[in-house]
Amino acid sequence: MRDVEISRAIVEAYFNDILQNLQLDVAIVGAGPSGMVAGYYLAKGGAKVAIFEKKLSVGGGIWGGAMGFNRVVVQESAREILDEFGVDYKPVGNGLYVLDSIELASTLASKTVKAGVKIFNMVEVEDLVVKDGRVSGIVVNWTPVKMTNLHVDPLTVEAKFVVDSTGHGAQISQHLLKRGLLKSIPGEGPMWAEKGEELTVEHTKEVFPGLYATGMAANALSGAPRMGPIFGGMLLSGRKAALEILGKLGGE
Ligand code: 48F
Repeated sequence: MRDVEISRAIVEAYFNDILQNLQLDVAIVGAGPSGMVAGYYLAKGGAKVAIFEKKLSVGGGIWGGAMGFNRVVVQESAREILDEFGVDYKPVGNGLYVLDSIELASTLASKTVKAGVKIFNMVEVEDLVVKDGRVSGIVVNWTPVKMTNLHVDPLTVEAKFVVDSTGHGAQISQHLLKRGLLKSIPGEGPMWAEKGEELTVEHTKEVFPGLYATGMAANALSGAPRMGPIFGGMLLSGRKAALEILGKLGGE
């Protein structure tokens, strides 16, 4: 075994994947629950989709459950998504289920990758490509470049749709706000779990031509209440965005 064979295997496989994913049907930004579920359903529906995640690990806000107690709650309306992924849960009454956050994060990640979604971690989306009033791609750079503030130009990836699944800050939509292309991003309101869950799904939509928002990003864009460690809305939001985008891709 030669050391250089190990290097060659990694470099060839990685850069082949990058080459295969420079032109996408859908580029999802953020590998939290809503982004991974969106990716899963998009891939199952036949779309070419990749997720770009700035951190080393995928899963976003799932791992820590609440206050580091690694359990989360999902409500009845999202139970079928847990069943689709094969995540275990236990009923606790009143249409609520409790589950292990480690199992949720790892199973969503595994099933999403197995469904055909390529996840690029350690890649930060630093801007959007906008042409003729429509989002048509993302601008990417290495997370370490962004962290060290080095003056290094990015690359771009072309996509028919981009999904802002970046969570509480709606990081991707912020790029449109600062250019005056979105009117406002009110940010999330104070805690009201039931309402927040409902509105997150309701506000999952195309927020600008070519750009969808899911999960807490959809929440922030609409000023809906935060909801804490209940995750059904995140799962339902990801699936809703995926199905709508598949409908639009099919209609092209
Ligand atoms: O925050 P996150 O888990 O988003 P979500 O799908 O789910 C929210 C819940 O986890 C929880 C909650 C439930 O009630 O409130 O917070 O809305 O995952 C967002 C992911 O996006 C990544 C970030 O590291 C995280 O993994 N991310 C954020 N900005 C960028 C990014 C960026 N510019 N480029 C790439 N990834």
